Amino acid sequence: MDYQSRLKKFAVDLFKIDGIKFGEYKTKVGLMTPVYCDLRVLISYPKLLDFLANLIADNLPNLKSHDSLCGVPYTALPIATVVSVKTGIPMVMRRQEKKYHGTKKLIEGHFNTGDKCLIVEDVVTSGSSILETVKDLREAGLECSETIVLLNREQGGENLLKKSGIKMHALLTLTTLISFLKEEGCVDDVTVTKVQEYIKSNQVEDKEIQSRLKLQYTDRIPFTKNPVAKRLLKIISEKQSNLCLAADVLTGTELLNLAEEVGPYICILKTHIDIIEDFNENLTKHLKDISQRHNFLLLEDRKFADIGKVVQLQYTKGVFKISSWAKLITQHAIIGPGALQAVKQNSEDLGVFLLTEISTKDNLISSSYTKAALEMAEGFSHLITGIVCQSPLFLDKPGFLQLTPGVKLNSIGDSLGQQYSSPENVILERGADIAVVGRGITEATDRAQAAEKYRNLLWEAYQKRVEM
Ligand code: 6AU
Repeated sequence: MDYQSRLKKFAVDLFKIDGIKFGEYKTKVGLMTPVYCDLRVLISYPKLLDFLANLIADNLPNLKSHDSLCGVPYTALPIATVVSVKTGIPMVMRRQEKKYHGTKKLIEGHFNTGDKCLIVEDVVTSGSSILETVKDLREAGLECSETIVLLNREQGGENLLKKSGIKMHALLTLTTLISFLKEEGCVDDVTVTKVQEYIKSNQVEDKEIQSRLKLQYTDRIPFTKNPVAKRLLKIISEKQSNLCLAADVLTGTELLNLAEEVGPYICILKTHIDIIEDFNENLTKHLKDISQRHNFLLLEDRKFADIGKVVQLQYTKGVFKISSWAKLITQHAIIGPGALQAVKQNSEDLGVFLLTEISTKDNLISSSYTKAALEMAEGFSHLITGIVCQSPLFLDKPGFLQLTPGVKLNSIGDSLGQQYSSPENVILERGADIAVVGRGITEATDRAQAAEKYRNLLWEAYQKRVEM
């Protein structure tokens, strides 16, 4: 059989095992697509997997010039394995989640610095998964300049990869695949047209790589995995408020009065419930009522930082029973994934803001800590609503919200190390999506008026940022 006929046979077999389906499907980023590829099913068909490995081996004349192969986790791992066994080219493997203990090795397998590594991938849309893998491989000293993929969805990935110095070889493009299927009577003309139109109008280049700094809040909803973050983004847009109030007052009555006064202007009310001197359970019940009436979320800024088991108890038990009223909490990253794991089972109804930087002068957080904390957040994207930080980090993750405290008009700081930025600066320079204002509002004579003023300034700054 010649190469074209073998490709056609592979395309038809793939269709028969439901590796490629036509209909209405939702993609990873929440967009609708008329064609869905799930090449994971290949592992159930070893003969087809073997057939595919031969196709790959015969596709690249310079295959043997590579020192290793690396499949992009997870779907391409078995594919790379079969190609490796067939060609005798060794494999390396990239861990998808970082090891949080022991040797912090990200790339498994034996290799030498400067080895040429060929990336194996199943389907390419934007190319971002390949780029993530390549980033780690390059950091480990491997050279990556080529990738072999089964299916190029022709939505812009090839170009993006080229920009990062990676040449893509694809066995099939979506266009060839669909024309093979049409020739074999697997799909009708209507489906072919739908897919062609879809490819034309769904080029990812601008959409998926666009920085979060440039997206409106509602446009970020499809990128979030945490249900509370979705709700929060809705509230922000509805109320046109990206203001979080730090309600650092000492009595229940003060807290409730403050919540009533500023409620209409905020998206989040942030508490330190353990500074309330006359706490009782009625307080959080009333607070919940007010938050529902004024449509804002409650964030208990407990900054959990103990071992997972204790965090679990601090979150659900004790006097405050935080889990019964706060939809949002803050956590330090220092503990590692255990503390996130401890509250994870609540992720339908809970969002965590993870601290990766702090606003105080001379704090001990280093840039490598911040980087590791962000990577950890990525591994818990269903739970993480956002990141508490001071600078524009994670620009390529519009699903996470940046919460930035230390905001006040006309102030240079306090005597205990707090440092402030103006509302404009915090949004335009520091990259905040939500700004935390405490004393700037709580110490004003008219707190509602102050909250409204901050709300307007912060909202205008965000709109300016998107349009800039
Ligand atoms: O505007 P302020 O200075 O009156 O209040 C700032 C609020 C306080 C702090 O506990 C909190 O912001 N905060 C936080 C967090 C997580 O919110 C982090 C940080 O780095 N700095 C900071 O001040 O309630």
